[in-house]
Amino acid sequence: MKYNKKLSSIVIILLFLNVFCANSQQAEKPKEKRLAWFKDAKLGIFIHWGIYAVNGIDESWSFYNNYISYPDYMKQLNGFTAHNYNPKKWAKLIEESGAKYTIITTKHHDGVALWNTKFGKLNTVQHTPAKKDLITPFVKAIKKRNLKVGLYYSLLDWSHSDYPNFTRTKKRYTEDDKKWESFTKFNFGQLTELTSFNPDMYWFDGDWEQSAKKWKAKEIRNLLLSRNPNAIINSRLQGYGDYATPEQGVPISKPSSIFWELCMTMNNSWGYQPNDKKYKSINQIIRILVDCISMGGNLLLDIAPKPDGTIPQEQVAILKGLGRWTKKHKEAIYGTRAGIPKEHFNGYTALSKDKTILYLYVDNKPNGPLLIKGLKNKVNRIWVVGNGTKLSHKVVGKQYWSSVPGLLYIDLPEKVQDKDVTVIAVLLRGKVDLFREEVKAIESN
Ligand code: JFZ
Repeated sequence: MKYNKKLSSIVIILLFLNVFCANSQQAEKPKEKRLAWFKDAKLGIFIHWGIYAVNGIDESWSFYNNYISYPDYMKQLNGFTAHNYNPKKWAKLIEESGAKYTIITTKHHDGVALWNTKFGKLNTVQHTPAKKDLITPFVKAIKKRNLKVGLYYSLLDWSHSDYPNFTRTKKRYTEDDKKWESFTKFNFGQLTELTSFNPDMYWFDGDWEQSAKKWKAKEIRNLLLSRNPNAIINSRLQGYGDYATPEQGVPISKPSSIFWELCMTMNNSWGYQPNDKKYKSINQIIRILVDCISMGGNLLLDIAPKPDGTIPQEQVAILKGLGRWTKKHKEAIYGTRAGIPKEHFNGYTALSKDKTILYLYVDNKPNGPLLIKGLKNKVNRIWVVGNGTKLSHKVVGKQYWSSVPGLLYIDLPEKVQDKDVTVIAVLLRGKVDLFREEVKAIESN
């Protein structure tokens, strides 16, 4: 009896401690830990799939900007069949491209949800001939391939009767606390549903129309992280995101944020627009990827499936072309860090995580040996990535009395060059060490 009493008081103390600890653990996991895989991933595939693919017009914006009337825009619901939707095939293609993650539009600004939401009636299950939840099988197929999966969600919903904005020229209301309260409940309802897919990341959009306070951005963040403490969130949550998302424009200089991702279309449209033939070439896209890698960021490249769920031929070709290059050069892509300043090498560079391998990306035909300037390290070995050929090098112009390193020349024979971007690995003795001082006159002689 006495023993039992003792035991129960221990249990009570333990329970108390447990609650206490759980409370104090509410602080978030550090960003560096949550975003570690993201920092290493380098390539993701964005998917804009929605009813706008039926007419091949701008996603949501076409009615917002009055290029088409709202009823006519919504008629596209009838053409969204998903008849040839094959998420396993999508997942295979995404993996083949070399991407480590993918983000799909679960709901764009037009309010059409691609899953079986209980909040609101506008979804592909009830209103389109697809008659299906399209998100569940996608998430499953992606997770099966051990890729990370992200859900795009538009905070604003121009179709919702309680949302203030409808089109550029028509507002439903300006201030109405009751309606706004009801819209917020709807958003939280849908977001809670999305947490059941247990995605690795959330990609918000449309935050610009309201303030953090109105969206309850902090509460949204808390909700998502309470369901999955490892989840990561893009920047479009009015200051409550984890990483930066420059859009379309490739940054000129290295972004200040350690974690960033450039989202970009293959042609000039996010959604399927057969009229838009302005595709970037495979070569251009590889060079843009290298540009992002050299600045320590990721490229999130968009594909735009047709209403029946097939991926347009031009886009498949780009994914496969990228895949050829990423497969061959994987050691110089995943897990790398930003490279060295441009003064040292006339081109893109990156470093291995431990900073002992310098990768040079050669996107042109050199007219003589490659040159690295101001490298203090001795070089242990140089080889062509994905090919293995050992390259010879020569240090020229080193003066014994000067601390300025000599000019390091590397011969790059034509026959080892890649048709898109050749990658050279320079294995250094120790961590990269660069001469960055101003060159003085003779130090001693
Ligand atoms: C948004 C959407 O409106 C667009 O339809 C597409 O889904 C894209 C990925 O995201 O467009 C934006 C969002 C943010 C900026 C520009 C366009 N921005 O920050 O410059």
